[in-house]
Amino acid sequence: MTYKVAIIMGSASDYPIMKEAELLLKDFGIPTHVEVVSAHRTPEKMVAFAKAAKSNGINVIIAGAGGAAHLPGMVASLTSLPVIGVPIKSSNSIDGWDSILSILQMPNGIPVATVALNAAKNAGILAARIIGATDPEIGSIIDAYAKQMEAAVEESQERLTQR
Ligand code: RP5
Repeated sequence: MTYKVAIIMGSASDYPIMKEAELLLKDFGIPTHVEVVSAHRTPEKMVAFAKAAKSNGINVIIAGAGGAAHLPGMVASLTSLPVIGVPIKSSNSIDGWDSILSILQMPNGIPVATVALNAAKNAGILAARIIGATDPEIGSIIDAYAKQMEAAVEESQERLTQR
């Protein structure tokens, strides 16, 4: 089977956050592949995964990790695919800044698109936008999603007005 978006994470304990990306992409009809890949505990698996990702049909990689969060940056250094990093406030995070800065502060040449703390849903939307830039079907799903959000804001405004 060919997957479009890989969702990887440093530990299964990250999954309650990372599943938001999986659910969003499922809603958009984009196939996902979900796997635990740890930069520190399974470094050789990480290298093999990142090097094979493109030839395995993956278009975008979403990588979540907490604490000393090296997974997104290391994976980005091993593939030319776009990598979206999700900083996670995990059991070994001080306050989440450790994960944010570990993922955000990449050196020039190896970018990681970093979303907000625990914002796996936004990572899913960004992955869909990357695919939607060249896939008109996905592009129109994203347009419809934006319209739905707009309508929801209008409805909430009406409820406020009628209070
Ligand atoms: C990181 O350490 C993982 O991404 C996770 O956020 C954190 C804690 O992992 P566990 O000790 O819960 O397995 O590498």
